[in-house]
Amino acid sequence: MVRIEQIEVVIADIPTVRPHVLAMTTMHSQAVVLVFLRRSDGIFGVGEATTIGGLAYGEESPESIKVNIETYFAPILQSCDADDVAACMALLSGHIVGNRFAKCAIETALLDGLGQARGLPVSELLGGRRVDRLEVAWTLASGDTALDIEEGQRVFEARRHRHFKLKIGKRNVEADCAHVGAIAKAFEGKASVRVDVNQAWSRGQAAKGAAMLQDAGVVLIEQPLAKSDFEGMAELTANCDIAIMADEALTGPDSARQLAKEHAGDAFSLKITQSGGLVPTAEVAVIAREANIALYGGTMLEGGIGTAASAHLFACLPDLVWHTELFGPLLMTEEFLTEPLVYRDFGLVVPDGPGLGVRVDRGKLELFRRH
Ligand code: MUC
Ligand code: MG
Repeated sequence: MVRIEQIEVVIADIPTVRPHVLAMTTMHSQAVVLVFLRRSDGIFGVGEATTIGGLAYGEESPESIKVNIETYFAPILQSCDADDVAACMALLSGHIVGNRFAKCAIETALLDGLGQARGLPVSELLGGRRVDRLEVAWTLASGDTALDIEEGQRVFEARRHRHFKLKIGKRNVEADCAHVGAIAKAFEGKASVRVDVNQAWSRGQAAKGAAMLQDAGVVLIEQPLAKSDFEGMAELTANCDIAIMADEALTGPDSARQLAKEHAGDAFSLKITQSGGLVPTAEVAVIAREANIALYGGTMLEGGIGTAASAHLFACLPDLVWHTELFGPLLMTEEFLTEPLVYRDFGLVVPDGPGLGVRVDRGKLELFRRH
């Protein structure tokens, strides 16, 4: 039996390359939450539980994740075999309600440890990768149309991104749609443009906005309505030609089943933290496929560990129609991996070393660690 000898949770505040403007918050830095799990065979497994804007986006904050893992998760895991990831996660689920981000970080760290012990990438533990590279969208969210166009041109010319997601919902519908229209025009025929409203619209605003965005050539609208408004999302899905994607509404297999039953979306944004781990996210993907719902590889703007973990799972899925947005590390000014993830030819190369295939440089991380 391989025991879990120690669990350490580190919060590191890393500046963003520019202010990142979302409907619910403006980010100037990202509070990265990393979990280091030491096994009795000397292997360290690492996981990530990063969220967005403190408590602005989800119910778990960086601080609550740290306290909850240290106070409640760690004692439960003392009796577990670190090589038996499913049993560890079942035991946690039996004693701990919710806390999906924290559970995701622990599951990731266990899979990373097991992969290192067996000499296998996490993707192979999950059934095997189908691709080695994932296309990655970039989010234009400076809050300024001209700056967004300039930034989009720069990353397009560098062959880093050819799909752009625009964050809207802070201004009125007309102003937001004019902003999107100008950007869509600038990238017409070159790059696809999607929008993320982050729940900011009413049903009336969404009906009006969807028509305007469709005229502007936008291909997809992410979470236009409140996360609880499944009925409104279903109505929009039925009435619009433009694809409607569920994001905040999707919090794991139970919500996926309900969204699918109510036809409340054409696409799901899969997020390993929001769904409580890689294995529950794979279950969400199966539910989606059975309901003819297209898949998208989402992000909570994690650093290199959560991004690598997501990439290992997304690489195993049969068809990511809307590709991914695994750009988190590129939004931060500092790298804390020993070797950064590789972005090229409009995509992210899925690491192929044992476990997550990436390692944390503790010296670099220390510079940004919160004390
Ligand atoms: C979200 O709501 O999708 C993902 C990309 C981005 O800029 O924000 C996140 C959150
Ligand atoms: Mg979103």
